Amino acid sequence: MRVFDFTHAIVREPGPSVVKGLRSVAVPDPAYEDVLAEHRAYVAALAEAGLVVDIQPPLEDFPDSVFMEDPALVFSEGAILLSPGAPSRLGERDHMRNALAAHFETLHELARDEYADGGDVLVTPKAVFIGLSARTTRPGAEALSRALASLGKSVRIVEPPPGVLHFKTACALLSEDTILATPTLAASGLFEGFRVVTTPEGEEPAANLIRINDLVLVSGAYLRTAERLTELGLSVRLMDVREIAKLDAGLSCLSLRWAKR
Ligand code: CIR
Repeated sequence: MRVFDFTHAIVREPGPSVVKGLRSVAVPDPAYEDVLAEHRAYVAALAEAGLVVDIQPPLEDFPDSVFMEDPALVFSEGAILLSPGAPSRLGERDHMRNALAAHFETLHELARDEYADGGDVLVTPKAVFIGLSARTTRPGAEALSRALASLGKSVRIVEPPPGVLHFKTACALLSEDTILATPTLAASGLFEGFRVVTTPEGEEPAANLIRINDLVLVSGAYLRTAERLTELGLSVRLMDVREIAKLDAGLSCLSLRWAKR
């Protein structure tokens, strides 16, 4: 079983408040209908990739709750409820706890002040990388490391170069031994022992993609990246995430994925 072999996913449908989601650059609100359409296409792609998708209802009080990846981590062995580093997202925990209870018997939980976002966690066959960021603090990363150890995972806490929201804004696992990273992150040397493929110049945001089984979902805005991955023999599916991207989101953050044993 490879770490990107999945059978199940949880997503949360965006409600109208999603357009008020956090963003690092002051861009105009995305259009709700377009976000919804992009999200529905994403869910359809997960289903086509073979996943059973649990679609949770919108949470109007939490505009960023559509980004399911950040408040939890899930594995075949169990789930970990995280403590999101953005104050406006902390309340997503209670809803996430309920959503996970339907699927996982083993549920570890970080304390409320042990901040870590799932967007800072890259799962690889060698280790689970936790990137420190404005959202993931050292105490949060250490608490998460202990929770991961109890699920039998080995961990590398790393300090990525600054300038991105999350660690996985700038990298993704392409295959068991290959990582896609922005040139800046690739040059940091954090991925010793892996083959590192870089995003073409000007296509750095393409690094936030996901491999699901034999399919790689890539933003349709980055065709040179898609071409590079196709040349590597990967099956690429282009996704329209132009509106969702205005909220600093890519393809990994819209779901939690796991293989049910
Ligand atoms: C946030 O700032 O929390 C959301 N607007 C975007 C979260 C994206 N999450 C991710 O890439 N894991």
